[in-house]
Amino acid sequence: MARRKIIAGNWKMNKTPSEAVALVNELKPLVATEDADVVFCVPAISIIPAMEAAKGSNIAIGAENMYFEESGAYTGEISPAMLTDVGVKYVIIGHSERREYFAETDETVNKKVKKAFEHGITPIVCCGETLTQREQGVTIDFIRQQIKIAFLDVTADQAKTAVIAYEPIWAIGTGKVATTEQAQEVCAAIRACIAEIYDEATAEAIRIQYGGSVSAASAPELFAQPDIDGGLVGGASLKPDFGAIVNYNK
Ligand code: G2H
Repeated sequence: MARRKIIAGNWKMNKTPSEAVALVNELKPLVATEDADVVFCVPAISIIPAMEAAKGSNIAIGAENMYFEESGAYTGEISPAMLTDVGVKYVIIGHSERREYFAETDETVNKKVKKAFEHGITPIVCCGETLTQREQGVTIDFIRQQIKIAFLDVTADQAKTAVIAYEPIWAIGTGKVATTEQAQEVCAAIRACIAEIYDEATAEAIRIQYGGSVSAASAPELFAQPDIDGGLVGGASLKPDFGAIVNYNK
């Protein structure tokens, strides 16, 4: 079974709500495709206006984060029900920037992943090694550990619908893209890890993205790899280049 590609933009903390509307309108015709799922993960305050702007297009609007509790005294957080209430279907979980600046851990990532599934939201589960870990040769062991904890108590049926984003931290926003071989090697190892945790059918179904300085130039070769099912794109998702990335095969 061929997996459908999924290409997601991660806007991070960029664009005001009115700028978000303008950007969705600008990119809408450029990202039109029937060949891949296209998601724009935008700041929480822009989710609703971005959805309005994306209406009638192939763009799904996703969130960049959510909390793992249902409701309560968690000042500043966004609950899963708040996201589903406005129709959000995807949420990025455990991006390395959240791990670095907002103290997210493998354990909180696991709580969020389970909570997303409980609410029918597809998590885009991020993992990735530091430059030091790569240089020490522990990349695969580290990523396997991240994946095993992220998917603790997640069922095979849930995991089949998940998206994993492999983002080497040293390649994020640096202009340094992992080589195609490096990206494919880790994505294949992630798939093998999923097969170990669950079974071959789950590993075949789960979609694995590469993220880290993806550009219109690097996307075609990256996305042609057998275990890379699309990308999580930061900087380039804020520009018309994103249209070329989504339509990498044309
Ligand atoms: C990695 C990526 C998007 P960029 O964080 O998640 O960002 O493409 O800017 O490296």
